[in-house]
Amino acid sequence: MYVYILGGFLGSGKTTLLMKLASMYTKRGEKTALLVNESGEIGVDGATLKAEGYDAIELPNGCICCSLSGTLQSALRNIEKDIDPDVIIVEPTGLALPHKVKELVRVSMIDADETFIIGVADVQRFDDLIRKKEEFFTMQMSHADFVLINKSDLAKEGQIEEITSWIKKKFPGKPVISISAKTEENLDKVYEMMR
Ligand SMILES: Nc1nc2c(ncn2[C@@H]2O[C@H](COP(=O)(O)OP(=O)(O)O)[C@@H](O)[C@H]2O)c(=O)[nH]1
Ligand SMILES: [Mg+2]
Repeated sequence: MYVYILGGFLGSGKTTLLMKLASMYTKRGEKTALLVNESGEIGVDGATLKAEGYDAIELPNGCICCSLSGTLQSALRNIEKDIDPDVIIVEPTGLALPHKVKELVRVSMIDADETFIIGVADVQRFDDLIRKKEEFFTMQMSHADFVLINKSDLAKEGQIEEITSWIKKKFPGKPVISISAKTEENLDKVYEMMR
């Protein structure tokens, strides 16, 4: 069983990407469970995901890397026991630190073969986020196995190159891919990176 954690600020496109990843895994014939924690955010709720045919669990308000850490751990154990999926995709809130979620997966005693963090950055709000919350953005991305620069369909000329070099300079060696979760540009490259 593999666990993927989507790390990225509010509105960066985590839920949109989660839906695409879930559909990709389903097409591959892999059983996929989704765990969403959209405290106070607009997005897809557990009921919608279930209506689409996914095994989905929606966590109550609060952040799974802090106040809801116990809830996250028991949700993971229940998923393992009741659903026994090949893949679990976790979407914490935009304010969560993904490495804390990863640590909770590790200590929850579920039998995860490996846990990966996918960092999601937003083309449109990148400059603004760096100006206001550079340290937080850096913390969110620092433990990511790879970083996706999302919303490439909205990028101005040269913007993707600029953001890519900013991230590469900050995290040498980290793979960076620009994608559009909406138009599905480069999602094939993301699928190749995933098990
Ligand atoms: N143009 C564009 N919009 C996107 C893309 N990905 C997400 N969005 C939009 O950005 C908004 C926030 O997306 P969402 O997936 O809810 O972000 P989350 O808060 O990180 O879960 C929604 O209106 C999405 O439709 C993209 O690749 N391109
Ligand atoms: Mg969301």
